[in-house]
Amino acid sequence: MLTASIDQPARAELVDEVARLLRDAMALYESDAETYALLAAHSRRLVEPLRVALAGMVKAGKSTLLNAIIGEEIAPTDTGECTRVVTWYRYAVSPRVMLFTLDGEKRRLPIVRVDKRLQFDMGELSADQVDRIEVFWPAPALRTLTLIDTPGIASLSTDVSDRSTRFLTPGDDPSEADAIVYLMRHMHASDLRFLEAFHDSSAGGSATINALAVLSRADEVGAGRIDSLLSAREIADRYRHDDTIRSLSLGVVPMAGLLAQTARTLRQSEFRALVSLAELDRADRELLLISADRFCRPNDSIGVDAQTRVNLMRRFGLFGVRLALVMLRSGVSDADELAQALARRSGLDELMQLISVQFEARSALLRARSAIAVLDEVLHHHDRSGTDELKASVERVMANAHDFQELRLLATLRTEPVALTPQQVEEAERLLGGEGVDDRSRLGLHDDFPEADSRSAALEHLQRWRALQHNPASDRALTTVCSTVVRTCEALVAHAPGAARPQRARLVLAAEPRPGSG
Ligand SMILES: Nc1nc2c(ncn2[C@@H]2O[C@H](COP(=O)(O)OP(=O)(O)OP(=O)(O)O)[C@@H](O)[C@H]2O)c(=O)[nH]1
Ligand SMILES: [Mg+2]
Repeated sequence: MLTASIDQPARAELVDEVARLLRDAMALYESDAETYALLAAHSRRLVEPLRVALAGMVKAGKSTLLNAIIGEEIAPTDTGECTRVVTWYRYAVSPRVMLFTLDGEKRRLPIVRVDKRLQFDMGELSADQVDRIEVFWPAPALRTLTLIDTPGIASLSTDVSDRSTRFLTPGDDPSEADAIVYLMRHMHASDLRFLEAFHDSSAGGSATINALAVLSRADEVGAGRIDSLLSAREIADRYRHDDTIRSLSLGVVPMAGLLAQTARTLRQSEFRALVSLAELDRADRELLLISADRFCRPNDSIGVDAQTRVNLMRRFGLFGVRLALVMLRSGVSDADELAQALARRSGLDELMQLISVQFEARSALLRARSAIAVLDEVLHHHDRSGTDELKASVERVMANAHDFQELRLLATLRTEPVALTPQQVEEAERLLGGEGVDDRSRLGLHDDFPEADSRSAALEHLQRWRALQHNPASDRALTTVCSTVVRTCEALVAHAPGAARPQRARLVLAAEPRPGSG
């Protein structure tokens, strides 16, 4: 599938522009060490991997999902003190664990693994004294994503949940995370309150486009029945169409995180034990799978000892064991094939696809947006000679960068009523990159749609949206929406094969804003 995108040149230019503004500001604040360090950190952040935070209520399955994404069981999932600390997982060639205290002290922690998981020995420190732990780990998944595990938010306010909430929704300061994956087992009032706080935080109206909701522990929805994920998908679909959730997140994905973690770390010994169980008589097998309790009971006639079965239950859950046995009986023949099939069924592939389409593809833009928000704050709070000029440049970038306008409009379409039919809203969202920012996703073209015809498809959209823009019946809000969509369509037409000037899709900085345009 082709992934050409109108965004690449424009985005690179926008990031360069933001980097230049940060450099200018650093020169201006050279004598103010604190502000200089803040700006320097954001300059570095522009070229770092995207930061995705995993958040949600206590025991929603955050650390388990993080392990599934990394493909190693390293994040602690017990109830120890360290699950109460914000923990960063970053790529590095060799493993290292650093702890930062609230007093600004930094220490290196020994790497201790118990049953393959990392254990952080914080010594005499309690979680309340620790600002964060940073784990540097040579996992390929971390090359493009920095993951941030946050302590569970309790339904009643506690110190721990306050800290997670403060980390993710730090009031006037921009969030340290570029995007958030929010796990919830059911849609609880506290989940909505948190998502609303994140939405209203510094990330502002665009937060909708950097939050994804996960209906977690989906295998438990149907009490471990083999069709549990289907029931979970129906619930997720309902949530997805709920106006409140739609205004707070890009989508809702059902996810069996424990199964995903196990699939990504499947051991040969587990595969062999599952094969033995799959070979049992049907009656014995069905009896064994009635409940987790029955599965773990000592029973000499089974051929797989009780301790091994207890371990399988802990790693797979009842749903995972049932699913694995069905797969083995229907022809899956080796551990790799089983791992892949389980990962697909767990929802992990779908989630990673969404993270890649929705967050990674926008990652530079999200980071540029974070940086420019910081710059704006700094300039408004630390006035000095030369700030006015920079302020004007920042405002110009914010108002004119078409990428930012697309993000804002995507959020607006999900949060505010506009005079469009539901089909038009859907089409506008798709054109703006709501289902993926590559040109084919924006145009809604199937894989087998001829590349040569994509220009006529783009032209057709352009004509339709232009007509709506100039329709005397369109009010001002609608005209503003249309003008952004039209600009996107123009870029798609210009970028399509056979266009007269295919390479330069559009300029990042337009001329001065037109009166009345938003
Ligand atoms: N059945 C099932 N259990 C799960 C799933 N995900 C996590 N668990 C279990 O739920 C418990 C909590 O999982 P964690 O990943 O530690 O949850 P968390 O959200 O990080 O918890 P805190 O950090 O303490 O808030 C563990 O016992 C996991 O094995 C899942 O998808 N299915
Ligand atoms: Mg945890």
